[in-house]
Amino acid sequence: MRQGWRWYGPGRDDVSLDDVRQAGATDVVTSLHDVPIGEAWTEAAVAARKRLIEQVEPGRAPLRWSVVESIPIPDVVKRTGGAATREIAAWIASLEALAANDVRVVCYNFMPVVDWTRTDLDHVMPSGATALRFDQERFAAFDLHILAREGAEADYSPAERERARATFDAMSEAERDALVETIASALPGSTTDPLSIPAFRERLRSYRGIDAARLRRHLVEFLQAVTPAAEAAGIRLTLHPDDPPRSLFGLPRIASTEADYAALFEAVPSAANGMCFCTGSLGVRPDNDLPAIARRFGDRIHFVHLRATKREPDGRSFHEASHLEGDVDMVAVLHELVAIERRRTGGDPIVFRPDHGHRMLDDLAKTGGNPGYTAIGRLKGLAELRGILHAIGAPPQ
Ligand code: CS2
Ligand code: MN
Repeated sequence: MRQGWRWYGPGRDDVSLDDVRQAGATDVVTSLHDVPIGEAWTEAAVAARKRLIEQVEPGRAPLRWSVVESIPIPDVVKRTGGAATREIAAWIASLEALAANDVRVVCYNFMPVVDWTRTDLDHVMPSGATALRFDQERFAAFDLHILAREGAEADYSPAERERARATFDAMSEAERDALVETIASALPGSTTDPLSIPAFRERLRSYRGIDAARLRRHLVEFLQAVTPAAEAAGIRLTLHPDDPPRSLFGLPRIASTEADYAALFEAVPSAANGMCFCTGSLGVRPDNDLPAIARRFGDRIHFVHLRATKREPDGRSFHEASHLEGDVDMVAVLHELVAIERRRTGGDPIVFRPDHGHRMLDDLAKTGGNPGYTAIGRLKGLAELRGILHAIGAPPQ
């Protein structure tokens, strides 16, 4: 396995490339975050970013840009599938620009309207460090009383509606604004547009009539269109799971379970159709057996996110635990991933990154920064994961 680190690029990250080196990572995971969603990446822009990452000052350890996370998929592709020919052509042009620069693993996701979703960015842990959290009551308060989504009541039981009301009533204006910001304004790395509340409602309306079967059909059409180009370019596409892995706002989500991925691999058998194995996202569902999923889809896994979520007693809320302390059996997962890598002949090692981390130590005093992507918490997570790899006889390469 190779140790990756998500870096948001110049002006967007207070973590430096030397910080990345000091954390022990060798591989950078990034995107051209300044390019608007839907626009094709150029070879020159990719080359410039690659130089920035890989050009080493004398005496410095080399870094390699090995994974793109993500090339965003424009909303129209999710709504209309293969009919979005212009957007799909632009996506393919981005793949070609990457291949010309020898960057050959691309992560993407297919979540409609909202990408990864949390309600709290600084949930205080017993140590005083803070974690990202999804609180079902706060989410319901947003859905029912701030977004006031048409038909939302039907998704909650009377008791849940009552708790959501109480949660909403107890919140100050500032707390409500912060909740809107956290849910609707797109978290770091999001591949969906930040939305005002009216725009959010409008976006939801545009998904009327799109159920899971139809969204899956659109993803299959997209993959049928892009995988030949990916294969020709020697690129592996890796679909990130839904986060959280269930429907939000009445919208379909189709990359949440083992069965979801099995259906996609069956529909589009191309070797370029791969998976980003994100333990934190998949691990929110107790019916996702992570080592078994890794074993089953081993050949399809080309990129890995390692973090652990902890499900809370209500069965819907969760927070991001320390990397080895959540519901994910990280040692069992790493055993599987190392076995997959060893089975591959002549294949590249799999890059993993410590997906998120707690805000802790000196990072607690800092303002700004990318929630979930502070340096010290991820450094700790990476160090723990590296320890497991050493202990199981598979030190990082
Ligand atoms: C994270 C996100 O949700 C997650 O697990 O990995 O930061 C992810 O990068 C985005 O959903 C985009 O793929
Ligand atoms: Mn992830």
